[in-house]
Amino acid sequence: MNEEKTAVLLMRENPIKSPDAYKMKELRGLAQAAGYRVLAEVLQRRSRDSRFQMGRGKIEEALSYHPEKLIFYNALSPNQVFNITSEFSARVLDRFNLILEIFSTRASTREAKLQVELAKLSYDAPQVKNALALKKRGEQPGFRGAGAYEQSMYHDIRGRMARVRSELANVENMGEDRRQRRREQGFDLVALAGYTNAGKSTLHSALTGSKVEAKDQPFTTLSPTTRAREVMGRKVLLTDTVGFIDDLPHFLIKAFRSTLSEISDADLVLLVADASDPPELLRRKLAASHKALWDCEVSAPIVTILNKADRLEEGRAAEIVELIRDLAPYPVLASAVTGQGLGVLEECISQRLLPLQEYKLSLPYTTQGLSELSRLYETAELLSVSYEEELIVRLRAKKETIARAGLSGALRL
Ligand SMILES: Nc1nc2c(ncn2[C@@H]2O[C@H](COP(=O)(O)OP(=O)(O)OP(=O)(O)O)[C@@H](O)[C@H]2O)c(=O)[nH]1
Ligand SMILES: [Mg+2]
Repeated sequence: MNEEKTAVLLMRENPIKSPDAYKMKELRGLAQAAGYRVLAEVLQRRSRDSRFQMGRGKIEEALSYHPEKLIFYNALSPNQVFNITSEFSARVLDRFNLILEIFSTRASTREAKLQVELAKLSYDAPQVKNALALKKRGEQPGFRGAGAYEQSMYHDIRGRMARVRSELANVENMGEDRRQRRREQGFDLVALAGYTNAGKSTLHSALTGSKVEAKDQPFTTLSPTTRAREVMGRKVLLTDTVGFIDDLPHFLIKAFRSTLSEISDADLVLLVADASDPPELLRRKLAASHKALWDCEVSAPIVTILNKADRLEEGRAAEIVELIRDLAPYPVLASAVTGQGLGVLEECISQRLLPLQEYKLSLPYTTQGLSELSRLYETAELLSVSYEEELIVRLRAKKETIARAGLSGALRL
């Protein structure tokens, strides 16, 4: 019943650049995560073929394995998809669509599903628009003249995009309100971010005792998970997030904005990297992660964690730290599996959080005032309380806790 999915992977590399074996390896990981059994890998070093992306001979070689699909690392234009499909009767996918396929099958929440849909629509829209423009110029005559079909399809896509965007905007607003309330409750929001498969979820479980799924494959996590814990006396909410990957189109990041706002709106970002990757790959993944953080408009401080330190040979750690110094000047070496370095990491987190501010405020000596006081015991660090005509409270708190309605008369010391 469960039909096996098979694929051959193809990659065209620019002959001017040095060969890059990691890309094919990553593509294999993606294909396997999408449920394909990979029958073969076909590589070609040449300039781009406008009709088929690669040479005809290489496509024929790939098809000799009789795969269900050809999966290209390189992005395929709509014309190339059309040409390969019709010329070779083959089904094709490029890396971006492969990632979308994984996301579609993993998306379990309404938010994730909407984001995947928006990404798909954002991918389709310019292609339909392009086809429409060609028809209007009379370069691609169709059975319905002047592109009426594309016109209505484009119209439908735009309409659907607007509806999905507005639903996502609601989700995003709810997320913003939730974060605001959490800050009022005295929490600092810390997000785990980083390249896919770096160990973010394992680290989340090690730090908070959560039971988030962790697997040796890309994009295990799509939706964020948040758990509370205390770090050196500070109340912290730690959020696990979707991983990054090289060469992501900007519109994919835009489609995932509501999920990624857990990172862009955090008080502190923990950037997780896999220290056991070869240094060159580690550098590349760190650079890709920095770019993604930039795309997410992160303004919070960033702590880089070199995870999976347990896999490093004795003495190798110092070398690696040196090799990435320009990308991460003060990384924390850690292992989510053995717990190594997690104490140092906690110290680092507490040092990088904005210190709490000291305030003095008075509350009415009434039931309402007392109930506010008991709430402050939960949300702030109380330094002294004197019970006079009024309750005079000195405390350390986040500015959001104090800004909450009712405490606006507080004096910052
Ligand atoms: N040896 C070792 N393995 C680790 C460590 N941390 C994570 N792993 C393994 O690395 C793999 C990926 O871990 P995840 O926690 O799923 O990684 P992730 O960053 O959440 O990945 P995605 O959600 O897919 O982006 C799993 O097989 C983990 O068991 C570590 O410190 N040491
Ligand atoms: Mg994960």
